[in-house]
Amino acid sequence: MFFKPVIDFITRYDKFILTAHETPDGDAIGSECALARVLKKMGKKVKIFNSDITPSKFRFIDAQKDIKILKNKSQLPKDIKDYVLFILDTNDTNNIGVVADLILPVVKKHFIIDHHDSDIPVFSGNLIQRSASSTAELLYQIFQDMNAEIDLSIANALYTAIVYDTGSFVYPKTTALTFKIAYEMVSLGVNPNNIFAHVYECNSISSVILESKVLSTLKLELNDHVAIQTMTKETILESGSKYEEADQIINIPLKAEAIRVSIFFKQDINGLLRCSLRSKGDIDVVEIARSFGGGGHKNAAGFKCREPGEIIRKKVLQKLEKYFKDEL
Ligand SMILES: [Mn+2]
Repeated sequence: MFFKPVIDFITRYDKFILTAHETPDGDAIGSECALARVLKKMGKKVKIFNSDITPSKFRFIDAQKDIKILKNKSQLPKDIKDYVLFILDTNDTNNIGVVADLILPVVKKHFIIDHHDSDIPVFSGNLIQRSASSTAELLYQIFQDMNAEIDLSIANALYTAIVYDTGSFVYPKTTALTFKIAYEMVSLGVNPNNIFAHVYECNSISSVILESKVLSTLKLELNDHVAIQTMTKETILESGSKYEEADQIINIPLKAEAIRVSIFFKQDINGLLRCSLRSKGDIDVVEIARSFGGGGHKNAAGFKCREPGEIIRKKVLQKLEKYFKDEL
């Protein structure tokens, strides 16, 4: 049975900490909340610690306010050594922020459930399935195998996670299974329009201003096939918006047929620069992200910049040249 190792892990232990990647997205938050609720219903002790705040559009999933932002050790339970850790929606322990320093070294064991590209072998004892549309899709199948009851709050969390990670059922890893799960969730009472409104129509006005400022930085490269946008710390401050509200801006240039790759350099309020990459079709951006120490999927990837943005920009464009060389 494919999910046996994870089900054994759940059965064997009683105290769980859940975490997900830095700057958590809809799949990270939805997966954490869904798994936490299933574990709690089994009588397990569960805590959720993230390194970064939950974007406001996903806070409705965490109605019980279970998610805590980890700042220092004093927040951790005294018997932390009796806990095990679930790492969700990333397989890179460099990508869980402060959790990597404060929790990972002191818990009994950890287990990864993820769907990003990975070097971790299939038989590592973790569950990493690259073909899955989302971590939530894997969780749903685990819950099925465990015969766990899925209530409306779990269904809402799973559905939101899937909607977010598939771009509303259109990204390349969307399959019949994704729709089957969505069908099950809606049958349980999930309201798709309500979830859409939360995820896509509850942004702040300042986030729209941020979007306009970032869009004005748009530059086209490689025969107009590559779009580059930049967001600095100052752009965020001027707009009155928040870093995490910029997550959809990268998708805008891809509306143009000719634009095959969208690159987004975004600096957070502390000055850390990240580079996000999106592509269409066969253009493999995770290969590029991994060469800079990052990760992701073939058509959606990213990394933290360890060199100045200008140098990285040149290097990334060089790596993309092979896709357009016939035209250049
Ligand atoms: Mn995901």
